Amino acid sequence: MSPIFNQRKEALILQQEALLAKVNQTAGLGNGCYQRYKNPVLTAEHIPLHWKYDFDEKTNPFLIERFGINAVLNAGAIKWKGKYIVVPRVEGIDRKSFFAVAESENGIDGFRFWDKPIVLPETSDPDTNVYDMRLVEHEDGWIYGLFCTERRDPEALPGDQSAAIAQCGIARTKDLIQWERLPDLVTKSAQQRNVVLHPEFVQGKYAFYTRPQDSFIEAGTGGGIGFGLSESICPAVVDEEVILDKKQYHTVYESKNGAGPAPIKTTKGWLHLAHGVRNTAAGLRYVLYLFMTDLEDLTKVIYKPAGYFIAPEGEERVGDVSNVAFSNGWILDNDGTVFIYYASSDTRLHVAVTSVDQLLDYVMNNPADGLRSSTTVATILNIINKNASIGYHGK
Ligand code: M1P
Repeated sequence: MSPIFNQRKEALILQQEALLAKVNQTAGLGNGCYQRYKNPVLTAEHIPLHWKYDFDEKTNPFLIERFGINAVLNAGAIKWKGKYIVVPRVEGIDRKSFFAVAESENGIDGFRFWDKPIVLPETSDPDTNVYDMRLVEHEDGWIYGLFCTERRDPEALPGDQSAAIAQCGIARTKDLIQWERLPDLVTKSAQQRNVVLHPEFVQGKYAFYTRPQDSFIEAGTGGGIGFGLSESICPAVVDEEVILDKKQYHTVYESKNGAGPAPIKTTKGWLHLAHGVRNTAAGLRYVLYLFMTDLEDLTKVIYKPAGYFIAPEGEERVGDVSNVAFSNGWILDNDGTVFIYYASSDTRLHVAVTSVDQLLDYVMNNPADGLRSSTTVATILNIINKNASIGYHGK
């Protein structure tokens, strides 16, 4: 082995081990509802070196990176066999995304990828790109991964190499290694993204949260977070989508919104984490918000605080697609702790830690959006007056 090859190999290994061994620390006081952590839990630098480098000096004498990874983002999440498991969208430098499993002992640091990426079977209509898997342990005994499958629009003219069709791909597994691919979800909508499987049967059927959309980027005339039932999972066919949470003028979800991870069941209702998008002069801004639906009527929103719950902050605001916070995975522990995995700016994955009690307090007691400036002032005056009633005037 040449000294240069050897030195570079050792340096690469040392550098990555130092990154993987980094202990995460809490960041700032936060807003009392969740605790952010300083370091991202996964980045492109966490990708195993043997996925990127040919370590045979004969065929790679300069130890050149043979295949680069651009980003590690939007992750499905699940607690499985005592480990905190995330399945992020791993994006190569060629723009293609794929899935890979990473695990940690404590959910906040020490995430390491398993030996190989997931080999996802295809349907008869091959996927061009797959991303944003929602992992769900369904009561039928399978672990499902619902994800976006993207293919070029067959109607697109030759000069248009951007037009795409997004649909919901479905795969299931028992061990997160061998995956069975099922037919894509069929709905009446032209396109679908951000589809989530509800973890329980509803009226004996599979239940889906959907996001109907007219075109690839724009949710269009419809949009909103939909809900529908399917007799079977293979194939899954939703004939009727009811919109349970629509986009709305002058809110953080006025352009579009979409379900995040599968909702968490609580004694008070189903807790949902979703993303909302609005347009600005600087482009689209993605933030996360929370709402709760009724335990019996899953289409009835019973609580929805105003505005965002998590927005990209500091360095999180910059990346491949800046000003984006996105989440499709959270983990509820037996003690009520909740680990929220969110990606920033389509580049890296973070964790924020909270609890069911904190989330319930937030969602049930934080004021709803009054939809006008004057109601916002009224909300703040209420807080000021409440404080005055106990003799606290801010000093
Ligand atoms: O680039 C921001 C996000 O855009 C899409 O989300 P939506 O379907 O709501 O527009 C997704 O492609 C997501 O992966 C991405 O993070």
